[in-house]
Amino acid sequence: MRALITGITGQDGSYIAELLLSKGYEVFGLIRRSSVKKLDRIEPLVDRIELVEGDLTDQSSLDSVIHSVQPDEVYNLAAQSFVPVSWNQPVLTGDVTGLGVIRVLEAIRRHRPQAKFLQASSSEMFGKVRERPQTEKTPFYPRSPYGVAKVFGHYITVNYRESYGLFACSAIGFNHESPRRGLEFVTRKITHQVARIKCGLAKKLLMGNLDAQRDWGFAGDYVRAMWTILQQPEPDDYVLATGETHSVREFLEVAFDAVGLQWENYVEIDPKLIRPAEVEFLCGNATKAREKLGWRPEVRFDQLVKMMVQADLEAVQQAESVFANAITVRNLGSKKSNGAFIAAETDIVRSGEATPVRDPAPQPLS
Ligand code: NDP
Ligand code: GDR
Repeated sequence: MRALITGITGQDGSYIAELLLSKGYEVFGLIRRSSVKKLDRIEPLVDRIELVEGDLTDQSSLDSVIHSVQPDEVYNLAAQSFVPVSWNQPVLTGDVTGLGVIRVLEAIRRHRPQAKFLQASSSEMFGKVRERPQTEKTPFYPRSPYGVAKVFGHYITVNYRESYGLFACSAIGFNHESPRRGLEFVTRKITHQVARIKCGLAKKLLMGNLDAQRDWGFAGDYVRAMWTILQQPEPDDYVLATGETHSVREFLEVAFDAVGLQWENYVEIDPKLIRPAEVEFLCGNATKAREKLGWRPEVRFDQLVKMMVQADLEAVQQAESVFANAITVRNLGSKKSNGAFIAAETDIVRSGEATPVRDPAPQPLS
């Protein structure tokens, strides 16, 4: 079996690539051209996957990738996925996150209509929620250009299924996180800064709306469901969620508590981080996925937070010891050390931004 993953360099892309390789798939990953290759998340896999160049904004590249790869399954995970950026770059977000979906579907329709297609839809489509908890039947009310673009991507997937008989499915994912989550998203922003504070590298954490509530799960669980959706006899759409909701404030409490600190001593509110329109509450009902796919998320909220804090602590500590060794070597090597240069280097290494994170295994359910 051959799978093509768009967004393979992202959080979910890296997890699904691992999963598909473990199942014996030939894995192809779409990457866009950049002056510096950002392959950190798939570094351990690059020898076992084939990377093909293309961009969701460019129809011809998608046509030629689908034509040459001839995939059996396509996982469309690429997107401009950070909600606040969608207000600053609304047209780009609409182009990539919305129109990008129809471009992939068109390429499949023209060059490989028998391929199965999975669209990464989002709980952001529910936005200002019309009912609690949210199911596949809950009406959408998106609150950001990102959410609006995802609604387009979702309905065009349904439409290509109904218009052309494509095996096109949608996974309506609620927030899912991991040690590989981007540093800009709230969970990883918190766990990374908790680790830096614990190691004495930072003193405070600037936050936005602490009252927002999310249904947070573990990305590894969610990609398992995405694969299972494409193994069903009929194409369909599924909510993927844990059914448990927590506020950002609760996330802070558990994350700081994991290193023996009290969040109130470090957190400050920055009004610049408050969004123009907020999604206040999300809680998914994944009964359909449970009953039809046999899917259940295995990692619970507390385990997820602790897993992420632990991974960030290890990464920050490792970067610190590399830094200490580098200073020792430098001081041994030159009698006259350049203090200013070393101080600048310290900031780069100590920022931890470039630190690759190793995943600790999720703890078993208690
Ligand atoms: P990430 O932001 O981690 O990854 C996004 C990926 O999209 C990256 O590989 C990025 O490539 C790629 N990409 C961005 N623009 C383009 C483009 N123009 N052409 C080709 N590739 C592009 O997202 P996640 O892994 O967290 O999410 C995966 C998908 O699931 C996204 O569609 C997201 O919207 C959706 N989703 C995510 C949820 C979550 O909680 N994680 C929940 C619900 C939906 P590059 O590395 O070059 O930037
Ligand atoms: P979200 O994730 O917008 O739900 O989209 P994010 O982690 O960015 O925000 C979650 C909530 O936390 C509040 N918040 C902050 N958020 C960030 N990023 N930084 C802060 O400092 C901060 N303080 C409070 C936000 O206001 C928000 O309410 C994610 C993405 O992965 C989408 O691509 C995906 O579709 C949805 O999840 C489901």
